[in-house]
Parts: sequence; structure tokens; C-alpha cells
Amino acid sequence: MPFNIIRDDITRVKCDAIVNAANSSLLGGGGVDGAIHRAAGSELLAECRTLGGCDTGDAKATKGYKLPCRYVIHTVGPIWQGGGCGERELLTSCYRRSLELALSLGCESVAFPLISAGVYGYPKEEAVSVAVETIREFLNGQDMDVTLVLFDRSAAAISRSLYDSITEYIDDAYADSHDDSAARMMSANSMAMGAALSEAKPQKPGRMMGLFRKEKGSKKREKNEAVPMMPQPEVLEEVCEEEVSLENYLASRDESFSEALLRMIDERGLTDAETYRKANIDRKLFSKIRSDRGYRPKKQTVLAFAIALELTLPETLSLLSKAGYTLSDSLKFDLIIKYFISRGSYDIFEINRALFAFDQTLIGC
Ligand code: AR6
Repeated sequence: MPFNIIRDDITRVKCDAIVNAANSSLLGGGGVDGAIHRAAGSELLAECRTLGGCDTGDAKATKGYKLPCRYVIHTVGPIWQGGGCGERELLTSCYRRSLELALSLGCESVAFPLISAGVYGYPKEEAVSVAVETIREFLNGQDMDVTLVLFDRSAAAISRSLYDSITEYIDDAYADSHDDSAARMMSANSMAMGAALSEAKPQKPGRMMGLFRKEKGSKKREKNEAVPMMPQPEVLEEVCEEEVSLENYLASRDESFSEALLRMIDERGLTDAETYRKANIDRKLFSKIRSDRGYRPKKQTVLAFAIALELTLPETLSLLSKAGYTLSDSLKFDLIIKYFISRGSYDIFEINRALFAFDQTLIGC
């Protein structure tokens, strides 16, 4: 997945480079810096001593030593002083410089902690916004896997007001769907009651015979052979009479997910690269989908394309159905997706922040 948010200890993340939220001496400290030095071993500090420190907003690289990454990129975030001292620009520069350095080192995957959001006091929600915006801008022109590693639950991935608004939407939809199912149960109960009453009447002779209609050309049923109790639908008999082969039937079915996707991309005048980047989908996965007519994607992949193509809710359901999925009002994940689509809000980074905040799987590959 080009952009991912996870909750973890960054010293355990396997990727080409992890980023350290260091101080300008680069000689270690507390927080994530301390954890990285402890996990990497003393050789890391020895190499850091040779670097001559680092300016705020800049980044320098060392090897990863005992860490499961090739490089550690050390960057120095700004100390929060109320927001009027260029903190945002400096924090943006930390992410940008680290990404540029990772690219120049040939890294294909990089993981960031939430720089400046601990000891340096940068408000967490704003720190997440700066991280997401800068990473998004970078990924617009590059293929790289970038992971934002949030350590604690309090690292607000979205604003309180958005969180509350989504919560309200989910609660309302749950309530509606449960009202509906209660109504369905009541009507099912009354139907069952009606059926019970009619069953009490004697069955007309021959009425059940319709249930035993033979398929054309089938052998005579043996005595005592189990008899199917389900009525054979008329349509099945028609299909049998026309002797439609399975091959013909499959050939005549709807366009596949892959065909529908490529058609929609063309209809919107988008390029493949624009589409997979907007969908937070890896280029290799997109090529696989493009070349395999029968490719069966994950639901998160279909939804990522629906967001990239800015599909309406009915269009999204139609694309989902091509891969055998739907959206349910009983699933939090589905409702969060519906929340954004029904508002015409198609920013996959924002949607993924919200999915993360609600502990749901992110969309993309
Ligand atoms: N993995 C991922 N994230 C972590 C981890 C971890 N193991 N440990 C902490 N965090 P901070 P800063 C999160 O204070 O604000 C050091 O002393 C933490 O929850 O580590 O940039 C340096 O030497 C927070 O969200 O870095 C500097 O002097 C985020 O990482 C100073 O702190 C950053 O918190 C830098 O302060």
C-alpha cells in the first residue's frame, strides 16, 4: 500500500528505512529516539557522532544496525511554540527532506513516527495533518510505500468534530437497520402465522406434484429415491431446454471487474497512473488487475478505485457487485465508506485517517 497508517513500535517495523525524531545533536535522547538507539545498538551512536549534528527541518542517514531496516533517517522536528514560529514549515520540511533522502538511497519503503508530537509538544492532530499532506504530495510523483506509525491511541488521527460526525452517522444507520430488521421480523412472523393457518387446511391432491417436476431428459426417478422439496424455478427449465452450455453462459455474463474498471477510467479521461495513485494502489497490483480479466480484488481494493473514480453510491455498489461484494449498514467499515461517498468526499487519505481512527482496515492494496 503506498500510504498506510499503523499502530506499532517503529523499531519493529520491517522496511528499507525508518525515520527517527531526533534532536539537533543526533546523539540520542528519550522517546522514539531512545527506543531506536536501544534497538539498533551502540554502533548507531558511533556513526551518529560522525555526522556533526543536524539542523531543524533537515535529515541525515545512518545504517540500521540491529534494526530490521537498512537505514535510519534522523530528522529534527521543531519545538512547538504556539504555531507562530514557522513550526508547520519546519515540520513539513522534516517529512520532505526525509523522503528525498530515502529516495536518493534507493529505498522503496519508509516508516515515520509522528515527528515533534511527543517531547517537542506539536499538537497531535495537526502533526498528523502535516505528515499526511506532505506524504501525499510526495507520493503524487513517486512510487514508494510510506507508513505513518502511531504509537499511542491518543494520537488523534482525525479531528474531534469529524470523529463525532461519523459516530453519529454510524449510530443512526445502525438504529435504522435494526428498526428495519425488527419490522422484517414482525412481518415474517405474521407471514409464518398466515402460513401456519393455511397449512391447517387439507392440501388439495396433486398440489405437491408441481414440486417434483423432472428436468427434461433426466432419468426416471427410482422408487424411494429422495425427492427434492424445493420447487424448480421456471427459468431453470427454460435454461435446460435451450441446453445453454456453461461455457456460453459464462461468456455472456456481465463485464468483469477488471473490464468495468478500465472502461470507467477511460470514460473519465484518467490515466492509469493517476488512477492507481489516487486509489492508493500499488503499481504492480494495478498491472495485475489490468492484465487479468478475471482478477478478483479485495473489497478494500474495489472501494479504493470507487473513491479514485469518484463514483456515486449506486455506482460504487455496482462496481462492488462485479467482484461479489456489497455494502452493509451493519458494518462499521462499510458505513464509514458510505459516510464519505454520500457527502461527495473522495480524499482517500482523509478516508484512511478516519478508518484508522475507528480501528478499521484501510483502503488501497
Ligand atoms: N515507535 C513509534 N512511535 C513512538 C515510539 C516508538 N517506539 N516511541 C515514541 N513514539 P518523541 P519529538 C511516538 O518525543 O516530539 C527525544 O528526546 C510518541 O508517542 O519521541 O520529535 C529526541 O532526542 C510521539 O507521538 O519525539 C528529541 O530531543 C512521537 O513518537 C525529542 O525527543 C514523537 O515523540 C524529539 O521530540
